[in-house]
Amino acid sequence: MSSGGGAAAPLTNTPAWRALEAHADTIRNLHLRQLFAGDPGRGERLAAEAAGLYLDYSKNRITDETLTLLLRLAEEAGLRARMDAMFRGDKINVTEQRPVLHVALRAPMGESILVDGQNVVPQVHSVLRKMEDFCLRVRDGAWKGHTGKPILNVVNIGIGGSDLGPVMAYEALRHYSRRDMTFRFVSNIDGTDFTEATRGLRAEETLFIISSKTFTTLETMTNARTARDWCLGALRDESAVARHFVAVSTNAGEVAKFGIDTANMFEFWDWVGGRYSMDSAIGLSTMLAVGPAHFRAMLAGFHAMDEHFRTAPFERNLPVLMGLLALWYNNFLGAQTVAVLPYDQYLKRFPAYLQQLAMESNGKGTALSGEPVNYQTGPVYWGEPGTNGQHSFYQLLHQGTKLIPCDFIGFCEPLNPLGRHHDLLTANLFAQTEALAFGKTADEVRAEGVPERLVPHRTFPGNRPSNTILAQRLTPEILGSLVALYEHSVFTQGALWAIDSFDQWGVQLGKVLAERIIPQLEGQASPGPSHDSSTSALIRRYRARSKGG
Ligand code: G6Q
Repeated sequence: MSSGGGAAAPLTNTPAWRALEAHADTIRNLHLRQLFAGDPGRGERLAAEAAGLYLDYSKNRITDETLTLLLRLAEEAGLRARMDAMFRGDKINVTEQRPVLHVALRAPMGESILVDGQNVVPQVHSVLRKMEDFCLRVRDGAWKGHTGKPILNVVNIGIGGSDLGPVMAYEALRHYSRRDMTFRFVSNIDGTDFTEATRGLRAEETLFIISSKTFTTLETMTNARTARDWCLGALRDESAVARHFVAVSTNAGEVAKFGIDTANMFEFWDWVGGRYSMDSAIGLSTMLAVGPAHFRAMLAGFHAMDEHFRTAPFERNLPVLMGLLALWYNNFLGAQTVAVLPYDQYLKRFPAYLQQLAMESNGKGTALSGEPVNYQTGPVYWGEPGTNGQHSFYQLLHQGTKLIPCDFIGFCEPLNPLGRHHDLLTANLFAQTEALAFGKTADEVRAEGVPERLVPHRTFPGNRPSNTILAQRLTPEILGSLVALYEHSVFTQGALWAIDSFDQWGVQLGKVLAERIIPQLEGQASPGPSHDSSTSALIRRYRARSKGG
């Protein structure tokens, strides 16, 4: 617990919080084996379904009383009011004085969501139409490169929220993508990223999307300038930039300064947080890959989950339930992390995407009041696709000393039917959740004829909780619902913790710190007394040895 010495935030003083603290002592002594044995219908009873997603949360260390208390905590902490404030367009990002309206990005035309008295839904649809028009022209070859050739390669340059969503969505929807086009993503300022991403590409057939909300981010602007040099190095004509570069940004001034015609800029707005922007114009690469119809279907999936979150009673509300369960383990049972384990190779970047969504949103130690929190906030999210993870870190999940709640994600139908593969994949998913929950007792191990000295090593304690999210198949709609499920689960957690889930001062810090050291590495300035002795010694060593010494 990080007490931080400040005044207790009201959350820990609510009757529900106190009741949950006492209740956790009962739950610590209960095993999932007992909970299932005492309630044959538990597996079907503790499940909920919405927007194409079936959530089985029965393998959690909870009773009906736990749920009642968690739902009461949500009420007492004002979750409903926070949700209403977000959907209404209130400036709930208080430290930046901004509304938080990613839900407007998928609102159907005809809805009204006001920012400073102005309905933003028509603007959203006008940008969507502009994106569609552009994507259709690129995809059918009407948009030509500088030498008259069609575009065959798309390279998105962005970082953080302007990269992780697009990469994840491209990988997730690869099945629906244009296979005769190449899509690559450059984020790291490490020159290796740009070099490898452009290896083998012909500039005359390549389109760069410079994706940056601010259009000032060091990594993105450095990569963008390198891309321009690379392109002009091959095409040798400044006017080629107009055919090979488009921008996605909120900052028209900087886009124009870079030399991109603002007619080729796709706009979004400061009420869209970077990590909540994959369904804005930041998704231009996604739309180029899968086409406008699939992109619209993805938005419909997002919207279906938004509507469910906004209207379903909390006890049947998937994001609320998942948020409360994450909070339960984090605040009352001492868990530090949540593992996200998609049993689908197309979702291989989903854990990385969620890492930013969850950890940049809820990695905060200061409450909205300005006081330090006196409870744990955002858990670490991590994971890998199954079954690969089973052959590496699952050992710790099964027999380690840490409590790690897991989210398993699976599909009833494969996108690539291949012999028995999908049944084998899904059998593994179900077997893992079962083994984690129920384990294997010493007697069961003995009954298998295992020698006594090995019995303790081959015993599985079980009682390790998991959610299972099951959907029919990985479609664009389902991807939208799944991302929105996590967005709103993260929202639920942040709302209860009374933190600002929508700022990111830690990221801003990184953006300014390096600026001070750059001239010292490049030789214009010496590392003065402004650094500690460790940093100064590292800078001196680098200067002496870099560029061949
Ligand atoms: C996201 C963060 C951060 C941001 C990047 C890129 O919520 O703010 O990850 O997306 O730092 O910023 P730009 O889009 O402004 O380049």
